[in-house]
Amino acid sequence: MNELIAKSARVRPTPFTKRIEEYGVQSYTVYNHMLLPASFYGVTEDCKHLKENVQVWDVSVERQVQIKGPDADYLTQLITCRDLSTAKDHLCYYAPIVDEQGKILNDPLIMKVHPDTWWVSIADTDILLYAKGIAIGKNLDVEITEPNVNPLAVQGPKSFELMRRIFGEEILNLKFFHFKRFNFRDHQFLIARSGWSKQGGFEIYVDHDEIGLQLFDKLIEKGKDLKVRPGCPNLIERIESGLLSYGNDMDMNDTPLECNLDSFVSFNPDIEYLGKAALQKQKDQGVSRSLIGLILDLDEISVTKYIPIKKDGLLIGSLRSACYSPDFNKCLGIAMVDKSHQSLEQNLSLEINGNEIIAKMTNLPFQK
Ligand code: THG
Repeated sequence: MNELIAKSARVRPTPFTKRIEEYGVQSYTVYNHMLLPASFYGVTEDCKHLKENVQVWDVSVERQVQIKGPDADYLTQLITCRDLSTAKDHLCYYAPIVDEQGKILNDPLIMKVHPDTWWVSIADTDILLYAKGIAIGKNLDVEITEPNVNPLAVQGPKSFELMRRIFGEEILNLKFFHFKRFNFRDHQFLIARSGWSKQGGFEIYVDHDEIGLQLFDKLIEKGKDLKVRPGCPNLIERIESGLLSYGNDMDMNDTPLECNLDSFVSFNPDIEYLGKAALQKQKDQGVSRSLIGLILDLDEISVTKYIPIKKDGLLIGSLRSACYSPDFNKCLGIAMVDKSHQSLEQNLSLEINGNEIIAKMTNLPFQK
């Protein structure tokens, strides 16, 4: 393969990189300083396959920031606006991490994996450094590490049958966003019913490279008749499903309230987190802008940086992600737009590659 991204210790390979290259990965992106496959047979074909079959994704880039020790509960709560005070040790929590101004630094899943240990399953920013800075500044009794955990996601409608063949009937009892430990070759793997698609599936937190590779091979072998393929998070599927991507749809200048994540922002007077006062103020005043869906009059699009949205020469928002969706037969976009210009009746206009494009606004997630 023509290597456009030179691999090194800084752009880290994963325990599965060799395998997925044997299976013909077409392109990579870099996420948490690590290789994340971006396509195998092309994004459109990968999307179709994912909706009908089952894929095994090397999502090692979903790094775990492990926060352990007597002050682990306190620190984990301090960095997220979601109320974790009643968190259960068998549930995943989608929990935005915010700074002192209430701006989003990351949007991980957080799990209490042991009584004094949390895993923060991060999106693409260095939360280990943020957590360490706060722990040092506040003199907290915690150990913050990145353990050698490399998740594999098994996604798609046939993921249930494939996982049943390997882990037994019991895996089918796992409810959405629950996790439990399951045995493979005498090793216990933490498995959650989760994953970054809306096609159903699981995430296996692989904490043993060698047995993890055996598991990868077993998934491919046992899924032959289910048309299993290696795959990866899919741009089209995630936009259609309204799954937000940190660094694309939102960044550290946005708050969770502006990103429609209100249900993950707690104002419980009994909990303390950084940025709470700022978020309370914004909640009281109401947000002046928010993420909204756009339907664009185009038959292809590629967004590699925010595209400005203007009205009468004034900046009123930005288009942040978009794709052509074969199922909608339209281009779908996710944009941050001033509330005063949001209207399901009026259209927006934006300049893409020198052409004026009309966009219709719609609520997220997109409805067919
Ligand atoms: N799984 C794990 N780690 C991750 C991701 C993941 N780290 C990076 C990134 N993805 C974090 N971001 C998200 C965004 C959305 C979801 C999960 C992680 C998600 N959202 C559901 C939804 O929007 O319907 C459920 C949210 C809820 O209701 O609580 O699944 O995918 N391990």
